[in-house]
Amino acid sequence: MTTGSLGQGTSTAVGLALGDRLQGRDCRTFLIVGDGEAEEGQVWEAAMFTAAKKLTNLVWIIDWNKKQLDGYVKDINDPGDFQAKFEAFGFDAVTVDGHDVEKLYEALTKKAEEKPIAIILDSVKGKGVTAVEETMANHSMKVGPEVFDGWLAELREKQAAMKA
Ligand SMILES: Cc1ncc(C[n+]2csc(CCOP(=O)(O)OP(=O)(O)O)c2C)c(N)n1
Repeated sequence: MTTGSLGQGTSTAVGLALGDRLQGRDCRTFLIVGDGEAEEGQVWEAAMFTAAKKLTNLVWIIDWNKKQLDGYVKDINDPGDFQAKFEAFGFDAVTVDGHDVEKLYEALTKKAEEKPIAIILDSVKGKGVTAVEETMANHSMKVGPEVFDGWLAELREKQAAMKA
């Protein structure tokens, strides 16, 4: 599911994971949280619960792209060091290059032992489209068809290079 109100998805994911455990279902829930979203108190309540109940069937993924809607996360309400914070909460936390598919696969397929896993993605907002990467206010950008076609062409070129 996607959520509109920042932070709500964390509580839902915790509920799904707890429900699976109570029902004896052998599956995992993956939760993606924005770094700006992590400015919401609800996120830390859910993190505390995940660690306290050792919900090892719930994988937290933090998109650490350093930007939120209208500025840099550190300027708005700096969450500090995500890895240290999640470790302090009782997670087995790791920071990976959010654009390195192999490293991501490795982190996502790691089996949680004692502690739940938190994966912090060191990422770039708008990755792959140079003009978007280089624009400070890139949460949403209005573009015409010509610009859009240029962006799509850049992405396709990069995708083809990845496959080669
Ligand atoms: C409770 C709540 N407050 C404010 C907003 C408005 N809002 C939408 S997206 C956003 C920024 C989210 O930043 P981040 O989680 O870093 O996501 P990213 O910008 O990387 O997509 C804000 C403040 C919202 N959707 N919900």
